[in-house]
Amino acid sequence: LQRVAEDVRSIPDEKVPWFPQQIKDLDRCNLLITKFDPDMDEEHPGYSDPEYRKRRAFISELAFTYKQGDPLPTVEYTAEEISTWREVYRQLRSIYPGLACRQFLDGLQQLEKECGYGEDRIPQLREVSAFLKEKTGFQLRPVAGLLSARDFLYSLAFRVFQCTQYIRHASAPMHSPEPDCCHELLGHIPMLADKEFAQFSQEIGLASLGASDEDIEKLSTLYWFTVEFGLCKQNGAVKAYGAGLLSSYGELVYALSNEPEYKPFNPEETAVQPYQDQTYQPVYFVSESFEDAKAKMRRYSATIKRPFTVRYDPFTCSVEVLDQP
Ligand code: NLE
Ligand code: FE2
Repeated sequence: LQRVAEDVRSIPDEKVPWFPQQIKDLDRCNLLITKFDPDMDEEHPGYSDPEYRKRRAFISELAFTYKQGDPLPTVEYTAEEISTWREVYRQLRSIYPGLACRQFLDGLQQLEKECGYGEDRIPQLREVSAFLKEKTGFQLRPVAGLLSARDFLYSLAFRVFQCTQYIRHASAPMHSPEPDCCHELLGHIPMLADKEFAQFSQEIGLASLGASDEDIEKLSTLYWFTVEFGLCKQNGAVKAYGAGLLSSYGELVYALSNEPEYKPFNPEETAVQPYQDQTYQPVYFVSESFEDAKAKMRRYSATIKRPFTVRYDPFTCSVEVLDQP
């Protein structure tokens, strides 16, 4: 993973890890983490279901052969897959109004009105990507599973969101330790339709470019406790904005009950909080407001030391590397 940036001139420090400078370089950002693989992990609910494993392999292949700029693959979902989606959608939809933050509810409403969201069909990445592009400039890219933190964060620098396309096993609709299309489409996409949140996501991505392993670890921990499992206060009540919560009925209810521990969000402290990804989180970080989380993250990102600065050029979808003045 520690590739030397041979094609990045003007960087004095030879140990800077390779990073993408053009959007097509994201074709090289595809290092998968094999944790939770239904073929390898006995705990996976699909482990003893050969049909499910075959389906996963088929959908993975679509992601493996994808190249930047290709039309996004469409998947014809089976009746069983749609029924899993229906159950997830119905259950979550009924509790969102009281538990999800305003930005999420706004985004979801637009998706229902303009992008065919509903319980009867699983939206296709292609149509969702076109929708997002118009709202915030984000676009989707298919991925076969859990991506390494570095590659995942790198893609955010280009407003590209890497999305899984398979669905969780029918036996466990209310929580999944790995991402799936319910997690992406219900958890992440409504938030990515918000201009400010899109900007915030890209900033995390830009901060990760060429960062040390240690800084990537901190950034991905922060990402975990904000974008995935963040809570914020809104009109005096605690609401969820993290995608890992908004795609799991079980954990959304749990996170907003009085069982888990809450800590105030503070990047320096949050960045070093150990976390696990097998089951519900024991601790959540609550920010004073959605805006507060963004401002604090921004300030934190600015403290990451690199021997260069980066600037994103939206006209060419590329990253300019500048020497530190
Ligand atoms: N726990 C989430 C869900 O059930 O949708 C997925 C989290 C992926 C990081
Ligand atoms: Fe996620």
